[in-house]
Amino acid sequence: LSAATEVRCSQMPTYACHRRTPLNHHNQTITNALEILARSAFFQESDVRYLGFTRAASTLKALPYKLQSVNQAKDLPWCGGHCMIVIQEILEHGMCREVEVIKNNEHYQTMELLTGIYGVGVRTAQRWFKEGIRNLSDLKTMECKLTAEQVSGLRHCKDLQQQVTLEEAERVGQLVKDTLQRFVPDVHITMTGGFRRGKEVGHDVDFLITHPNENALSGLLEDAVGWLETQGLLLYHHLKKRKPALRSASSSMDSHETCYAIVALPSSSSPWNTDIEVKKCNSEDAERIAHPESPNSLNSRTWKAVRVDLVVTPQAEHAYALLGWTGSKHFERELRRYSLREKKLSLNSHGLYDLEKLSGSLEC
Ligand code: DCP
Ligand code: MG
Repeated sequence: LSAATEVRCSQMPTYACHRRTPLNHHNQTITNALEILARSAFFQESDVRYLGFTRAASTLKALPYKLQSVNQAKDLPWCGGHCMIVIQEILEHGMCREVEVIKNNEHYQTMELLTGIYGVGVRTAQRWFKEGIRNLSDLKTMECKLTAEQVSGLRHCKDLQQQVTLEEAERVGQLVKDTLQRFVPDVHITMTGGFRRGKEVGHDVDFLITHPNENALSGLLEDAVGWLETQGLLLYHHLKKRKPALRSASSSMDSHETCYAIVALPSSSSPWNTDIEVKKCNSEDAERIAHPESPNSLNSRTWKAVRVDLVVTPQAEHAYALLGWTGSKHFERELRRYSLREKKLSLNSHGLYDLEKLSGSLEC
């Protein structure tokens, strides 16, 4: 490792949005360990520790070489105290004891399992853990009050826990395109999220939908949902209306019209896939898809449940939404932090707002 490289790395930018963070990097063992510590902190709702470990992992992902000694990390941003101990232990022993203990910890394992169910957040999982729930059978027998989202999440958890491959994401993209174009032939659809960043797998498939004429977008998600339902391809959906009141400079909340869905993605060899525009599934097929737990379906699964997010944006906000929905979550968080702290600009997925001008106009 040349001295010049080390000097360059010791001047690594502190904001993640100023660094190149490749998917495949040189310090995977260490970043995996730091991310487990981050998740454990997240499960304990400790934001500060979660951010600390996430930032250290993010810095190491940007490092253009494999760390050989803990000294090489000492000047890197966010790699202080606790993280240095983890790095040192891994460099010396190939593993970190604290991380191994966490991986075997009942609370951590249960939280991983429960928050892995669609619709279950940390708070709910914590509550269930305190009530004694440790596995999915407990959840089914303990008669917890589940939301419609959680019922679907639980029903399809085997599929949803499997990662979505790029090939599957592309087929979801074709299905979304075929569906939306039935109603607006020149609609613009962009796949966002992890797949837009070049990932080969993801936990869901995210899309942004726009059109130069805002009127063309009105009612489009309802139409799409209706059509997918008649085809038996929609296992769950929740439509969130656009909330203009939330669309303010101070809010990092996304208030675009959104459909959170679970679709039944026909397998690549299924007849639906070959020509979805003309092929209508018969009622028996539709029944099998709509009620996957029914006995009819047990032997002949021709589909996979896949989480899909459809986000509709007016064209004027599309660029900001594209930036906000491409991720990663940490990159977005850092971009917003940089905008606010260094530029006095508030960024969200609706726009970029000059806070000084805004406060001036409010005073007038
Ligand atoms: N996003 C964000 N803040 C959140 C949630 C999402 O900034 N709290 C943005 C960044 C994400 C993008 O939306 O990259 C899509 O969200 P996902 O949860 O689908 O994340 P990814 O697509 O990046 O990951 P995966 O591949 O697991 O789906
Ligand atoms: Mg995603």
